[in-house]
Amino acid sequence: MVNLTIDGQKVSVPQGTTIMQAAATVGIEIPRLCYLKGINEISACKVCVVEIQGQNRVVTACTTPVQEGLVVYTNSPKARSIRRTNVELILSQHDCMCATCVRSGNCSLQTLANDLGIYDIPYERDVVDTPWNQEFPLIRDSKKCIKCMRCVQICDKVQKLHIWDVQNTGARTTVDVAGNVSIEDSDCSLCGQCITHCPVGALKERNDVPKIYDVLADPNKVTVVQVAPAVRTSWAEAFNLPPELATEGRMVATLKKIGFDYVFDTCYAADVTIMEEASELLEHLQKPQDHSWPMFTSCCPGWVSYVNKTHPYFVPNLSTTKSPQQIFGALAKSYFAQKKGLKPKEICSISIMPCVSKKREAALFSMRSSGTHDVDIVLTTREFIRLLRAEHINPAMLDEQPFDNPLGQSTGAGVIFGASGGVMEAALRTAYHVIEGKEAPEDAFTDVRGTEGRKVREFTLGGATLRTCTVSGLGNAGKLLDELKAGKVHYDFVEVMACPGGCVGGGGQPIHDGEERADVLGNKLYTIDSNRPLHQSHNNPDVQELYKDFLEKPLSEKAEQLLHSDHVK
Ligand code: HC1
Ligand code: SF4
Repeated sequence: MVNLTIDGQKVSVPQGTTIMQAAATVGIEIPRLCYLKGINEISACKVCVVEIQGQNRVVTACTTPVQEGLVVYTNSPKARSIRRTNVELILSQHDCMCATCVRSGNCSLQTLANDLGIYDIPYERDVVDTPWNQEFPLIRDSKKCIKCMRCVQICDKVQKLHIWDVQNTGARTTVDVAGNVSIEDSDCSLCGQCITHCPVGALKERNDVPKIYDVLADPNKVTVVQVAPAVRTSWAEAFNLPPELATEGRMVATLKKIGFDYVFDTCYAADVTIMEEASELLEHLQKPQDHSWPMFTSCCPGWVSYVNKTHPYFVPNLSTTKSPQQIFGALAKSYFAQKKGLKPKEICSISIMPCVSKKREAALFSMRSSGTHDVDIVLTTREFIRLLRAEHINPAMLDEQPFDNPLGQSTGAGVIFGASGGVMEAALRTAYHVIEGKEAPEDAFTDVRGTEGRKVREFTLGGATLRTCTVSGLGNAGKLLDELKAGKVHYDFVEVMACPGGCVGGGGQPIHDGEERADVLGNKLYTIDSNRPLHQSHNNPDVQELYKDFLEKPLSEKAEQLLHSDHVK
């Protein structure tokens, strides 16, 4: 162990520990901007400078290891003054229009400048402004970029896509798309992890909230909204609602208050996805020679885009079942429209997702099985929260309301889709029922849960072994695909979600700088599953009615036309 003193406190930590980590063990939080544990420890911002007694210099706490006998001051006049200068220099290259910034109130630079009492920037302003396609679902604002390198590193080290790189030199240095290609032509999967790991407002989703106002004001449109599984875990944080008020029912009430005509649940569509996907899996198992192995889930558009762009020879392995978002859209504009005597074009189908990639998925040409876009507008969880704020809605004051029918009732299987392993577990619950003719025990497949990057398991179904693999994060997915291609590993059914931990950790979720929350939020979904009366998609009475009255059976001609895609591009 190494013994040192930090701000007068004795600290004893293992060799190799940084001063920043050592300080944290005694509750001293050293200010930082660029630091991301294990991902970005490069002292790019130089905000974490600390003074070492007896040395005529400061060091960066995030990269300097402890030494025996060091006496460290994290907030001495010298450390404070140099930190302040460094922040002022960053601000001199930053567009400080906080009032019109999407991250205002949740910006680490703004907080730091305020904490340091910086009300004036004593340096010449020099802000880099590079053009960007404002129609693209992901927006980069170079004027806000502080060159902290977090987006570059999260994309390189975790997603392993290498979309971003440093461009130019000196004062003109900025971050832009690597390799001189446009973002549209890059391999960007739109997972949005660069957005949720940006400490400022340099990255954000396209703002689609104005489209909502337009459609709400249109008397000729019936608005039908669906809410993704993961959104219910996080929408209420912004309003500091305690768990007993942060309910699905109150979330529905806020959407009704905004003025949407029908509030439905993506989890219902997730139950339908399972009916189709589990049937597909069983068909593959019955005729193994007719199919590419393993079978991949396809509900994450970040993953589907990744396969298309980087490993196209694996596209035939994707389940042809569409994602719940798109299944919902297709059913809203066919089954529901028919029930209500509406034409598809009279319906505006809106989805609220923890995801940026869903904006692109909804716009794909292949996602128009109703003859028009099946999903018209996609908002992220963050946009939903901004919409609630703009409407001055105080959710705590609203009474709970149920989801509407017939696309609103879901089982716990549909709910757990939002956590890594959830789609796998939901599919196995139904596959077990079909093969074994009875319900699986409650804990039969819980082993696939958790945020581990790759989970390999084996289950016995009908006397045969099913080899499953559950992956989250595109870096892990790429490694898996390479191993599958080289014949190093063999699985039957593989779930992949682009975002680490699944959609609960999605790129459209509320941002908590420096925190990874997929574990905590995933557990919220498993609690909702436990509290639901039904846990298997095939037991959803509304889904049973959908098949009886409209689709006939899973993989029927109608189901194929509305609910399946070859997922090419
Ligand atoms: Fe997801 Fe899915 S779980 S992809 O993460 O299959 O976005 O939550 O809505 O479509 O159901 C996202 C979440 C979501 C779909 C479902
Ligand atoms: Fe979107 Fe979920 Fe896929 Fe992330 S894991 S890209 S949030 S669908």
